[in-house]
Amino acid sequence: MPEIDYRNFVNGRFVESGSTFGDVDPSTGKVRARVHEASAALVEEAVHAARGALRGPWGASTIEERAALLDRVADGIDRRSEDFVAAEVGDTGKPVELARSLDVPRGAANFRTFANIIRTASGEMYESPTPDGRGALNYTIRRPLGVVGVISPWNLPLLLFSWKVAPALACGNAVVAKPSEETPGTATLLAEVFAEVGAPDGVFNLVHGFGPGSAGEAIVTSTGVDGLTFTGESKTGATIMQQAADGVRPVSFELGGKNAALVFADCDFEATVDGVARSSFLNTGQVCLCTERVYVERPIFDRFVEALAGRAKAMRIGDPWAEGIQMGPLISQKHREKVLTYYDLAKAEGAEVVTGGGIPDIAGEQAGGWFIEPTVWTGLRQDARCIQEEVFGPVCHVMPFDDEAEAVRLANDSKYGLACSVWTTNLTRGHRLAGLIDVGLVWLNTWFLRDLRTPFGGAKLSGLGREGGRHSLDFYSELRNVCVKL
Ligand code: NAD
Ligand code: 6OD
Repeated sequence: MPEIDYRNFVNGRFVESGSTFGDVDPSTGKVRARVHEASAALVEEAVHAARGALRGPWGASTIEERAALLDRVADGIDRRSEDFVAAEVGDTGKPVELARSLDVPRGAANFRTFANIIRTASGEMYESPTPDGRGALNYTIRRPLGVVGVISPWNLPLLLFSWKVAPALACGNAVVAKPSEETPGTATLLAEVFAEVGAPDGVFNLVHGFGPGSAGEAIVTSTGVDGLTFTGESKTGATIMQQAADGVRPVSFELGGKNAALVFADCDFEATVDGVARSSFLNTGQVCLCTERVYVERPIFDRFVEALAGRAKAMRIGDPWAEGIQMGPLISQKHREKVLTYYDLAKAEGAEVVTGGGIPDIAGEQAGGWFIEPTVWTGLRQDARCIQEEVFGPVCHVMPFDDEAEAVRLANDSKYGLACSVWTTNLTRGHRLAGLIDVGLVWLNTWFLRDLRTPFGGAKLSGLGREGGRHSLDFYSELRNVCVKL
């Protein structure tokens, strides 16, 4: 029986349930915690608690009171950062250095940043002419959406959970939030922090469970939920959108990707190989922004493939707590089976496996973990399934191109449209291409460099709407126009 117990947090209290499930450490394959699955009735209780909070002092809170709460939460995460790191590494198997440098500090940054954004947010104002010549003033005010349902995935658990909870609360909403069933740990610690810093009851409610037939579906179908924000697979987004149509509730979706990198012969070669290796293999390729399609200008194609494969071969895979480990396991046995299906499919579709393609030999306690080799393919046709479908593992395909127009055509030949990175020392070209690639995010000579004030989101199957900075405020609040006749 595991010692760790992850409970729900509803109306300011930790709540057990009659139904529990195991939380598996993917680096060992062993159950590390017991998770209390919220029933539909408990989710409904959480929705009522959130509504109650909106009717109480939280509903009348000032911007400064809300910002101060967010700052206290950020400080609370910082104070317990090693607890958060341990939970994140335990749940995902990601290298401890990654959790320490990316996931946990970014969790705190989400709260601190949205505290500052709401403190400094302004509205619109127009002086309008009227027939009597005295004029009118039009100005906007923001009001909360109400009860916001937050549903997040397992790949960057705390980062993606807090990225939505923080702006929702900054705007004065109350939330009912569900982390992925694979990664309940840091969200539960966050609930502890909310309790420690004195958040009013019902403002932040946490429910655990799965999607269909479980807590996820209960959040989506609850008529007490006024808006839904979701990060996950495009297919799940489509299902949620159908259910949210009942009541015409607003949705914000951050979904899948099949992102391209365009590498030009004039790039800074070594920095580009490092950048593309990072964008393909970070977090075992389990970042929605990861590069799975690399297009390289023909004169440097062979040299680039060799160098990228070299980076993949050199990666240290294994125990996430060991020093110098760069790659942990995939999230689950099921996900590894899916990725291995693509490794087999690539061969059937005619790929040359330049490196990887299998399961690495890992000794000791980690022998039971869901590790996989970082993999580089070449030789596929653009219409191959391995080029068109999201794998969500540490794998990319590299294909040559001859000119800029072809590079743009190949990048855009996808039903997804999340991110693209362009690698060139010709910034005029980079800027030109940024306008031509059908994605929500373009990086020039870098990848996953984030300023939380900037718009984040995807085109096509990759999402709906934008979050980040004032775009988050636009989703998490109703903008009201006030017209004053002078
Ligand atoms: P998923 O869609 O399977 O699950 C995401 C969350 O939704 C989980 O909490 C799950 O329990 C819940 N869920 C599943 N079905 C549901 C339903 N019918 N109703 C309500 N809730 C439901 O996604 P995942 O496997 O956890 O995450 C990987 C996917 O997420 C990849 O496709 C990846 O590209 C995408 N992703 C996108 C972004 C982005 O910002 N665009 C960020 C991270 C991950
Ligand atoms: O950095 C972010 O704000 C963000 N939403 C990242 C998403 C990563 C996807 O896996």
